[in-house]
Amino acid sequence: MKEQLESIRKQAVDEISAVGSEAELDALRVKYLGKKGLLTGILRGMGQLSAEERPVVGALANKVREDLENYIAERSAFLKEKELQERLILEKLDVTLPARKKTLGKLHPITQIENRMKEIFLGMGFEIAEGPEIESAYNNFDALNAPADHPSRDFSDTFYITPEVLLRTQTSPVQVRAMRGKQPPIRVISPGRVYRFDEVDATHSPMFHQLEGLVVDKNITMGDLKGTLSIFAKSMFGEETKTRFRPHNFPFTEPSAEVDVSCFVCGGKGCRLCKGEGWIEILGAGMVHPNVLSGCGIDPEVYSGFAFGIGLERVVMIKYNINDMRLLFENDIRFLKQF
Ligand code: 2NL
Repeated sequence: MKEQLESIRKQAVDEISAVGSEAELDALRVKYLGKKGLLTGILRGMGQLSAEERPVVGALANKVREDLENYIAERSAFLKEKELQERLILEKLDVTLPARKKTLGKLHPITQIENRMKEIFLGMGFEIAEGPEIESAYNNFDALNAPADHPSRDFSDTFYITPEVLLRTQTSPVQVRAMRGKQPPIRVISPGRVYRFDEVDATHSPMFHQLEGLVVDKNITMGDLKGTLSIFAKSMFGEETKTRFRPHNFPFTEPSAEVDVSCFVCGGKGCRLCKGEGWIEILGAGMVHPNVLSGCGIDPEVYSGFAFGIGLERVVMIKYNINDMRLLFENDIRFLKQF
C-alpha cells in the first residue's frame, strides 16, 4: 500500500506540474483529493491492514494528502501569477503612442457669418430678438404697411398655413413684436430663417436667412442709419469699405434705399466679383414708415426710426466666392470643411 501511495503521489505531482490553468488544476484536486478521489480510495481500504501497518500507512497517507494540498496551492499561486503576467503583457498600454486625431466639427458658414454680424451689432448696443417662424399674416404683412394687394402677399409667393397664418417671409415681425412690447428707445437685431415660395436655383432657396435691424428713438435720422451701416460694412468687409445708398421702395420704410458696399476684392475699380461695377448690393434699408410705428403703438410725431434687412446667404456667397446657393444647403462635408 505504501508503494501505491508513493506512486499516486508521483503521478499526482507529475500531472499537477503539467497543468496550465486553474480549471485543470481543480479537476486534479477532485481526481486525487475529492470524496471519490484516488487518495480517499486508499484510505478507505486501510481497514484490511494489520494493526501494526495501519498507523504507518495512515501517517503516510496523511503526509501525501498534505503534500499534495500544498503542492496544489503552490501551483495555483504560480498559475495566477502567470495569468496576471500574461494579461499585463496583453493589455499593455503604450502611453507614448500619438493620440488619435479628434475630428472637430465647425460651424456652418452661414452660422459663422451670422455670429460675426451679431458681434458687430452687439458692439453697437443692439439686443438680439427672436420670434416664431410661423407667424400671423397681420405681423408679417399688415403691421408692416403692406397693402392687401401687395404682390408679396400672394398665395403663390408665400407659404400660407391658413389665410391668417404663414411662414414668415422676413424677420420684421420679430421687430413688430419688440415695438408692440415696449416704448423706445429700441435697438434690436433679429436674425433667423425666413421662407418664400421660390423655385430652387443658384440664387434662390425657399428657406434662407435674414438679419434685420431696427432702431427707434427720438431724433433718429437717415444719418444714424448711414453711420450704423457704414460701421457694419467696414467691420464686415474691411476698413476701406465705402457704402452707397440708392433710392428704392419698400412698403415698411419711407424713404427706402438699397445699399451697396465698395467691392472688397478690387476696391471699386471693377472686377469679376462686382461684375465690373465696383459696388456690391448687400442690403435694403430705410426710415421706418409712420404707419408701422403707429400700428405698433409708437407715436410717429414723437419718435422716428430706421430699419434694415440683410440676406445672410448673399453675404456668405460674396465673402467666400460661392457661385451656387445650393452648395450651402446640400451639407456635403467636403464643401463645408473649407470654411
Ligand atoms: C431687404 C430689405 C428690409 C426692413 C427690412 C423693417 C422692419 C420694421 C420696420 C421697417 Cl419692423 N422695416 N425692415 C426695412 C428695410 C429693408 O429688408 O432687401 N432684405 C433682404
